[in-house]
Amino acid sequence: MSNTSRIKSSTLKSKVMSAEAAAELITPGSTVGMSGFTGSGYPKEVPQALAKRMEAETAAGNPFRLRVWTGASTGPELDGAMAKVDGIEFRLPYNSDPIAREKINSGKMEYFDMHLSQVAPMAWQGFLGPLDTALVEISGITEDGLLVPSSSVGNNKTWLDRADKIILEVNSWQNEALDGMHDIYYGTALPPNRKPIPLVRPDDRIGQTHFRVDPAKIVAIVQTDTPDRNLPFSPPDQTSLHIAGHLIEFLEHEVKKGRLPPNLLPLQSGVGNIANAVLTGLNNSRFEDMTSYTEVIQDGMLDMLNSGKLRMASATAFSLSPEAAAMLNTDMGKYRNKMILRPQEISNHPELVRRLGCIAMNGLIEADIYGNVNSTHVMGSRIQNGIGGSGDFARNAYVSIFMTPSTAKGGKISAIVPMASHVDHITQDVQVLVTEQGLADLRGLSPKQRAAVIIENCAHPDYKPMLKDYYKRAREHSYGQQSPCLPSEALSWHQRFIDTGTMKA
Ligand code: 0RQ
Repeated sequence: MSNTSRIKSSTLKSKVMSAEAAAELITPGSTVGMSGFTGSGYPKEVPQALAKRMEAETAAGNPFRLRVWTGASTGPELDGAMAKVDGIEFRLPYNSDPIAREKINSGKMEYFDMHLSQVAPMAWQGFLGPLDTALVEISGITEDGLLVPSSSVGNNKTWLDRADKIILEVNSWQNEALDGMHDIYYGTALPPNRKPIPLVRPDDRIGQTHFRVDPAKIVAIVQTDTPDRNLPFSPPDQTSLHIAGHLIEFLEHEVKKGRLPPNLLPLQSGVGNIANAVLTGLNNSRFEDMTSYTEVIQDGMLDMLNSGKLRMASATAFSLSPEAAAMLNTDMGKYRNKMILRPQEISNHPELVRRLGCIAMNGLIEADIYGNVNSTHVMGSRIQNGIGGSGDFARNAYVSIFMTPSTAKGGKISAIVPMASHVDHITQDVQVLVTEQGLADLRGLSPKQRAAVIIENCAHPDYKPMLKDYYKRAREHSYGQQSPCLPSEALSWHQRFIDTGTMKA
């Protein structure tokens, strides 16, 4: 691409080069902080050029691998391309790319799965080591050299500030009307100099619309017009519609009881088809004038903004189906005043989630009868994606809700188990559990009371008798009676699935 109209700063135009030339500036073994969050705003050209270089150099006997930090998941041109050639030695903080997942689970890639709000502070604290290069997608450069962010903000502010050198990808596929949508807060500091973050409503703007950058650190600018690539959502099925129904009934009940205001509290919604179905349910509900303070804006939220049910949405990124992304990109101007994209240390900040009183709604892999939730590891050892922002929100929410179909793998395995094979969210952080079977309100309940209501309300009928039988025997034979359990039998539920591919008796 030779049209440099997105680069308004004349001095920076001289830094434009090819992706291949930019990739040559990255040193093997170094650490690169890349943009990208749930399939939006990730660099698309330089990672592919790097993958080619990695393949060639490794074949020539000079293994070339990098340590890669991002915002969250990216796209096939980044994680997929580089993982395929074994070019990622270490990765943080969240991944959903299938090739990278295989490399992690086969032991070929180190993966540090961490709370998304903690990435930037940990980078500043120095715990993660030095950052050699920032590789960041932006949508333009102003005359005075400020950077117009792209469709995700993620950790870009931190990468640009901390890296020794910077490579930018200016993506002209991103709509110019994105300019003005972002709110980049530069007021964070390390203890003992931390101050309260001055955000009291999801609509508050507390920062500036552009990234500032030291121009002397910019070593390359690459131009692209490649679209963000996201997966389509499947239309809501009966299971997700039932989950949404139970959840909305619960929220209506809370409003009636006076525990929630009529327009609810700021919504946080996780990723995936169930979360999207819940948003569709909320769009068809009686609630009006809702707001969201969340991590990603997905299709369901866009529909809610279109219908006017949602007044505004605050997040750090878009996570849209290809159709919704194209639609948003065409009509960006229409949404500019209804959306705010912030750094992920602000979108997910525990102080802000607690202050705003978010309603957190996240998915899970399995929950045990006491309400411990596993969001990340299948059979306790195989990573699916990562904890993402679910921990940031769950612990600090006004109401922390987890939702799941009651069975997985076509009914072969129960999502409600005697003992979670891995725990991301402890019982204290899990207040409401919902499956298509029903909802368990766990607030104020002791472990044994929780077990009774979870088995009764959430378990699938095929598994309920087994769970009841197990629990009865746990009550009889457990070492203690606070959270009765028979550990070896409880974990054999998972083993049985591995051995036979089925958990049914
Ligand atoms: O695997 O595709 O190989 O069949 O796990 O499960 O049913 O597609 O569900 O897309 O809603 O994802 C928890 C992973 C749910 C997600 C999780 C298998 C199942 C399938 C995915 P296959 P589904 P979803 C803010 C919030 C953590 C991050 C988070 C997640 C695959 O919600 O990553 O919350 N959460 N972020 O078959 C064996 C079970 C299983 C199972 C599911 N019990 N046993 N396999 N699977 N349950 C957003 C961000 O942080 C960015």
